[in-house]
Amino acid sequence: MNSSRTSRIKQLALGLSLLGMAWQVSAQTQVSDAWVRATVAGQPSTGAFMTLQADSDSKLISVQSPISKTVQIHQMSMKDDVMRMGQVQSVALPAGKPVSLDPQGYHVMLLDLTAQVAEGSTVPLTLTVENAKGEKETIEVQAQARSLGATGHSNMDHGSMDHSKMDHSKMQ
Ligand SMILES: [Cu+2]
Repeated sequence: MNSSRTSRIKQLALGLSLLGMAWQVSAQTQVSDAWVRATVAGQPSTGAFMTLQADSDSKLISVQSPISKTVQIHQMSMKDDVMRMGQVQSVALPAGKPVSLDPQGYHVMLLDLTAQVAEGSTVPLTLTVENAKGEKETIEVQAQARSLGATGHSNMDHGSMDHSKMDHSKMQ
């Protein structure tokens, strides 16, 4: 009786570990250090940053957030000593390589904010990642709002930036 109970427990444990493996297979992209720049009252937009790592060659194709009516993926670049940013269609996520969205490179731009992003609050982000087979994965991320002075990006005022004047065609 004792041994049959033990084997049943072993079977259960095996079943649970298989379930665990199946769950991990579906979670192909890991997101860490997600944060959003806190805003001041009336500021229309802000940036979100994080590190992504995909199991297989993939790309980040879209981001959504309940606090923003329009979310775009932007890339910062230096051209003629001027810092510019423009929209990109996707960010490549090579297999097993951490890709950071930071104030110097790619970032997620939250436009037309519906509310002020208070420091310390949590901003939900929904990421869509597509792998080489065209399979889409949706990832829910809770990003923490940090203050303006948290990084060296503070001289880059997204809020007052007029996107209509940016030359997007040169950014690709
Ligand atoms: Cu931007």
